[in-house]
Amino acid sequence: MRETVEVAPGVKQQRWTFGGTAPGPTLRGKVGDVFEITLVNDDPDMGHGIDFHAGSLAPDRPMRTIEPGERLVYRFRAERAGAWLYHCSTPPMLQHIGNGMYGAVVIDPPGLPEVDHEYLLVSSQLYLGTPGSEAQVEKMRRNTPDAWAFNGVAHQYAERPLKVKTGQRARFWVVAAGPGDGVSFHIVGTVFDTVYKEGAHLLTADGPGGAQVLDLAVAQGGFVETTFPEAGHYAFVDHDMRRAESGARGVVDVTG
Ligand SMILES: [Cu+2]
Repeated sequence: MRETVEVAPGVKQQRWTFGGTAPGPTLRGKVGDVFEITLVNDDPDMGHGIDFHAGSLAPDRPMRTIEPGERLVYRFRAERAGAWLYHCSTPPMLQHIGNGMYGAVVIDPPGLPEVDHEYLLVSSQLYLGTPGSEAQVEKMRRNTPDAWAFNGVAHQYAERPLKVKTGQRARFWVVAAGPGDGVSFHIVGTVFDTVYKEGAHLLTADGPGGAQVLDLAVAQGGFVETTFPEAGHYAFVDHDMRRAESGARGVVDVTG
C-alpha cells in the first residue's frame, strides 16, 4: 500500500510498503517453523509481489506479481537460522525496494540465549521525490541516495536513543535492505564479543577475540552482541561516514 510517512525529522515522503511501514512487519521464528503470509495488493495503480529469502522454493508462482485487488498466499518453511531479507519481487526491483518494499525475517539459531535487550536495525537508502518517477529512479541507478537510514527513518535513533543500563547485554540484529549499499555496523565505544553473520557464529563471547564491525553486503543479515562498560552516550553508525552523516546513525543511551 502507499503511505506518506516521515523519512527524516520533518521530511515526509510517499512510500510503497508492506503493511504501511518501511521496513514492513518483522517475522520471527525457529528452525522448522512454517510461515504462511497472505499478500493483498491494495495499491490501485501497480502490481507487486514478495520474495522471502528465509525459505527455498520455486519462485514461479509464489513470487509472481499480483495485480491491484488480487491476493496470494505464500508459504515457506524456515529450514535454516539467520537474519533474512524479504522484498518486493516485481521488476524493476530497484525501484520497488528503493521505495520501501522490504523487511526482515529472523530465524533464531538453536540455543540462542536470552539477553537483556534485543534490537533489529534494517539499513536502507532513502530516495526522495515522486516514487517511480524518472528523476527518482535515475538517482537509484546512479546510487546517489538522499539519505541512509536504520529502520526507514534517517537520524531517528539520534533523536530517540535506545536505552540500556551498564553491564546489560544487548543484541543488535542487522539486515541490509539496500537497494544499493550494504552496511558497516559499528557502535562507538564498544567491542563486539559475539558476531553472527549469514548463519554462522564468527565470534563467541567465550573466546578472546573481539570485533569492531558487522559488515553486510546488500541482502545479508546477522547480529552482534556487546555490553556497555559505563554510563554514557554510545553512537551507533554505519562506519562508512558518508552514510552515518546522512542518517545511518543513532545513540545508545547507557545509564548506571
Ligand atoms: Cu512492489
